[in-house]
Amino acid sequence: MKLLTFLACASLVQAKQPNILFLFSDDHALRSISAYGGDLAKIAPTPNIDRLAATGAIFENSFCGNSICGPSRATIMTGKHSHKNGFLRNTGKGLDQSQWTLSKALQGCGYSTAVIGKWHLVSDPIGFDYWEILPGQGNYYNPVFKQMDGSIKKFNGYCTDITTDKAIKWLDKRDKEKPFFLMCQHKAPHRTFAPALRHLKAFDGVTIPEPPTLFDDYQKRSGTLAKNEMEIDRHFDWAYDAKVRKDERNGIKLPGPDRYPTVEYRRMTKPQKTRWDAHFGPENRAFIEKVPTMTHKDIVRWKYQRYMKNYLATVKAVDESVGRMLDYLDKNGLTENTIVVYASDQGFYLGEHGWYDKRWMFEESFKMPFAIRWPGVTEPGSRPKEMIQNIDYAPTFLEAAGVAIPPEIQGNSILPTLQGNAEGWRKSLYYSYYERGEHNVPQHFGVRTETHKLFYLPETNEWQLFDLIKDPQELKSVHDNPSYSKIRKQLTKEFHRLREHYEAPPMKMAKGS
Ligand code: SGN
Ligand code: CA
Repeated sequence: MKLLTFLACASLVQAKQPNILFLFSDDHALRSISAYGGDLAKIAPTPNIDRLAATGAIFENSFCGNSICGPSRATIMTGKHSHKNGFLRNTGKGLDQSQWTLSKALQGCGYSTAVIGKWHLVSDPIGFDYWEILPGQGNYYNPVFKQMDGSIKKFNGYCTDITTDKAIKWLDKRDKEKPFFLMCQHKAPHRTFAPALRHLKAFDGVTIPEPPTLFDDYQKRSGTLAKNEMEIDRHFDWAYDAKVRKDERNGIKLPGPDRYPTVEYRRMTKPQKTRWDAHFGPENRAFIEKVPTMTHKDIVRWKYQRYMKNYLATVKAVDESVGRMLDYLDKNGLTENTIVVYASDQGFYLGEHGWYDKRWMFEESFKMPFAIRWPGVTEPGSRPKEMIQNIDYAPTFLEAAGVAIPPEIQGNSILPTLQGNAEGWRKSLYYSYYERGEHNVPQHFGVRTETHKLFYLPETNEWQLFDLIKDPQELKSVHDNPSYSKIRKQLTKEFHRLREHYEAPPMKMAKGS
């Protein structure tokens, strides 16, 4: 093993290895990043992520391989799809870190390494000189962090800010003789979408535009879609998600689920609760008074507004964190020798198809935001169109560090796509989703090209085919449409070719583990 590390490091090609600052969040939909344009760009700008994009590159077609937290993170750490790194579902035993990992490789080749914030790979981080992580999903308010000695410590304040403070503190104290690899990973904007107190009022008086599919009827696609459990209408919890506590309802019955307590509220200090109530209290009272006169659809619309304002407010703190980190680099003369990435573990539904959550291979959750500034490499303000995937991050960082890319890595360094030299770049992506989980999304396996998407649902033995050009919202499967028979054959063939290429086991194996 030592010999292998030595050989990998011996191939160093750069005199000076760049620092790598990996800024990461959880469930950040592209639609809520203004650099991607879209209908929220003016209402909810993200000036700091935009600043990174303007001084670097932002990818229009960046995807995950398995749209769920732990699996996406395991892929980033290993450069391999889920079936190869063994982390198929959040509910598994944890990342087997005896395999090759990015952190071990960079640490072994001279980097000072740290991960701070959400980790979610069950087993404690290996290959990091320093780590301080949220246990499991973590909390927004007064969160606890697991320390390297195994102890759990509570910190007062807002998780996004605390994570950033810790990241900056580590940068200040790091071994400055070495290049650094720092993963600064936020819980936000993940459920339960609890904003910082200073952002509670950020969207007062604003009406968030509704996606055209907020009331999707799920026709013309697999019947499994209608069985989902991630609808704003039928599943978004009143107290837990929508922040209307039972004691605020004046005896009025609300349509929809009410299963969980107000977890974040319970964690707050008294002064925090006072500010929270000062914001939500009057709004909730006005809503409760109106409920008897509202139609069911109006109530769903109200929930959508509540969801989105809180989600976008949590994004504001993430964006501020990105700004603080970029400022730190500027002030400390690190900008010119630091690669900065902003990404999130997958996309998210912001009301599209009536949903919150992710998991499906549809564009909103299959896509991952990805912005990168690589001094001397990225063309400021560029928007590469190549289809990249999270299997590509590890080899990209290895190439930047001048470290040999081990053959087991399934992704490719994205360097050619940044240099306008992407001839021969992949024209199709492989996708797998194994976890049925909380929101009742069935396993599915698919392929996406620049124009079409095909996926297979083993449980119901169904195929779905979408024409991404004519039907960008993916509202109609054309799998059985005779005019698509040629495309269908091509994609089916490509699907099997990719499965062979990535050495995917039979789809039936997906049960268990
Ligand atoms: C939690 C959430 C789910 C979410 C999963 C996976 N429930 O279980 O809504 O789909 O995480 O998210 S919560 O009540 O705990 O918020 S992931 O990002 O970790 O994959
Ligand atoms: Ca996630």
